[in-house]
Amino acid sequence: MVTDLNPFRRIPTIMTADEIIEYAHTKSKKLSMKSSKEIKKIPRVKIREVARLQEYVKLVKSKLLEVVEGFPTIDRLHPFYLELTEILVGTDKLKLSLGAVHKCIPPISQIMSDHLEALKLSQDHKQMKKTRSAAKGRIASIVRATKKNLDFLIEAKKKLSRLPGIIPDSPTIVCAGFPNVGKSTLVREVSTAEPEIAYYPFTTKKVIIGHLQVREHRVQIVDTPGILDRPMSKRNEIEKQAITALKYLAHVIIFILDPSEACGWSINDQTNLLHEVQRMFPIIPILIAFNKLDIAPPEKIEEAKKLVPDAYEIVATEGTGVSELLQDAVDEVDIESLQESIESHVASLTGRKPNSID
Ligand SMILES: Nc1nc2c(ncn2[C@@H]2O[C@H](COP(=O)(O)OP(=O)(O)OP(=O)(O)O)[C@@H](O)[C@H]2O)c(=O)[nH]1
Ligand SMILES: [Mg+2]
Repeated sequence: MVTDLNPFRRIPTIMTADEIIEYAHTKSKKLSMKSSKEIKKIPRVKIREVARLQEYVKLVKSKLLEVVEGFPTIDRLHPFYLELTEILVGTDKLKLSLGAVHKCIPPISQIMSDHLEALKLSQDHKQMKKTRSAAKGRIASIVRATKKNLDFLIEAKKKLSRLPGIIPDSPTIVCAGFPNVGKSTLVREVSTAEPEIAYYPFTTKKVIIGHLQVREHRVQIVDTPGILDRPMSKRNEIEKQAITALKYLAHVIIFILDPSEACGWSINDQTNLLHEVQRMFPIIPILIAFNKLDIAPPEKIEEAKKLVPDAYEIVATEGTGVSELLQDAVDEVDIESLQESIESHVASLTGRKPNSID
């Protein structure tokens, strides 16, 4: 099974500044020293204090490094993830926060070496303990000073791990259209995805991916949030995610129209959006489907047909007309040319020789 197709899900749990300090403090305090009773008190305390400080620093540094190294390299992200990172958290802010956390490490190492020096020279066991606590205090201040960055990274990880895992170049159908037209109903009906369905608009707030088999091909189908017919600059974060999915994932688009207008928008508004999508993605094949034909009055269907003469006719809730639509959608994809890159991508993820993706 290929897991973690979303690179942000591989990031280990990120601790807050206070959690890192507490974790390193508690764990380093428990360090038991097996020094023989025969060693005199002063050298024994010295060995213990040195070891505890070293352990404390090692733990703090490893937690900070884990954060920095756990994030995928932003500039090497697949454009789908890169653009969604920009939309959801801001790539510059993300890079700055990661850089700031990384920059904490050299001063922490410096504080450790300065205080180890002092510890080694000291001959007084009380002084040794004081030196160790002073070092820990200064290190804790550095970690606390980067609290905002850690909090931002925790939030970024949370948002970005909710993105779907994609297999780049796997044959991909993206469903798009106005809110409430039945996109999720169709995706749920035909694939492994289980998006929420509701009678009100903007139910789907993120991109969701499902898988299905069409003849001998395994295909990704993408459910997107509804898009309104308005200028790009006015679109919100949720609509922009749908545009990103169309831009970077779609080999073919299924554009759903609701001639019944039960969705809440006129067929005219819906076709305006269709024309915009056609203008934005002139190279991607677009199959247009009229949905909810079970409730659309005949005059509304006629009106829609005048605007879009050759649309597929479906009832997503019942699966009517759906398999022909999907088969034709897959026929639009040049599957053979994609096959090679899918196999090598899967192999790179699993470290196995290319074979099946599940
Ligand atoms: N009668 C009828 N209702 C349908 C059909 N397809 C979807 N619906 C209903 O339309 C409403 C919206 O369906 P969704 O699948 O949530 O629509 P969506 O396009 O994903 O909506 P957003 O996520 O808000 O953009 C729900 O109440 C569905 O039950 C259909 O073929 N016939
Ligand atoms: Mg939906």
